[in-house]
Amino acid sequence: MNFLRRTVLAAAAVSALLASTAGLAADIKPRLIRFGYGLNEQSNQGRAVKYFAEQVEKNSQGKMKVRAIGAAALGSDVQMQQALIGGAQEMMVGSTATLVGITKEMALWDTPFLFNNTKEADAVLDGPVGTKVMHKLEEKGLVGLTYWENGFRNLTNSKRPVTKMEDLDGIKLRVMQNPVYLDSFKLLGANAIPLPFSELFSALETKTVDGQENPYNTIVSSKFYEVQKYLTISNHVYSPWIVMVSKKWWDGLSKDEQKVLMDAAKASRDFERKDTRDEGAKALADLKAKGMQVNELSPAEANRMRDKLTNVNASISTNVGPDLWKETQDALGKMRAG
Ligand code: TF8
Repeated sequence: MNFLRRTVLAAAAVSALLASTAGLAADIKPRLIRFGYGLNEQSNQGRAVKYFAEQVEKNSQGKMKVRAIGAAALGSDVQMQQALIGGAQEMMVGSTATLVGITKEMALWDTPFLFNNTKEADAVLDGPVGTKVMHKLEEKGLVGLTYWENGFRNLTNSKRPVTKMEDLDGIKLRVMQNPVYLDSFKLLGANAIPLPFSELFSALETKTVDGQENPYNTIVSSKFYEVQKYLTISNHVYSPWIVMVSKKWWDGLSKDEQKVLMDAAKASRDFERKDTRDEGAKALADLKAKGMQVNELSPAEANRMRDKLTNVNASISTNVGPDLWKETQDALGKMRAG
């Protein structure tokens, strides 16, 4: 074999090799993902979005980049949902409660006292019921990737300690833009006022509203302790966050690109839940140290509230459909039995 022939053969071998690896190589193009969220960068939400962004970059060899935009700089949850549907924004994370106007089945997660603990929440959200509810979004132009934990919600206000239902009388309480929350707190006697989260701090500061309800983590990260004196441990509802993608944009991605996002979403879910729970375990002590006056509801008072709130269950069941309602109750029943 002369030199030339050897060179030609070697070149042919190299190009054959390149062709075969190109076939195996992932179909990933440079992509910029604008990912909006409502809390600030220092919150559990901010940390988890950052983690998600790192995973996406890593899994795509740096081709897919996530631009994380927090503090509702791209708008409130409701505004971002519309931007995703229209294709003007690629991704967001926000409360499931603000999605009920788009996908009525999301109201399932607004059921007061639905879950007794995070183990039940994880099992139902990650199981068949949670998946079914999430897939409903697709009919409306959204793709849900995973649920993150916002958490069990607790009441704060600047007026007085709330130790019984009657203490809520006349308290102007900000609620999420969601009919179940509105009805629930009206039933309990509060003057419930729906407001986007992005307007909440200043509404509390100017006393446009007296109180609000959110998990400990958010009361810490959004510095509500600066404008709220009283905290009632009510754990009245478990609130999920949901990570979503614009369906318009998602449908234009390759299978490999979709997998990069899906894998990162799953990893971020595990990261976020652990981080949120670790922070939550310390948050109550933090809030006391910041000067909040904390009280628990006595079991008798908690039961009175619980009884009152069962009135909203019938309307939730109608809205989400009796089959889904029953499937949820059965799943919980099974878990509680064994
Ligand atoms: C609320 C929610 C918020 C979320 C967040 C902005 O009270 O709990 O934490 O919607 O994504 O609005």
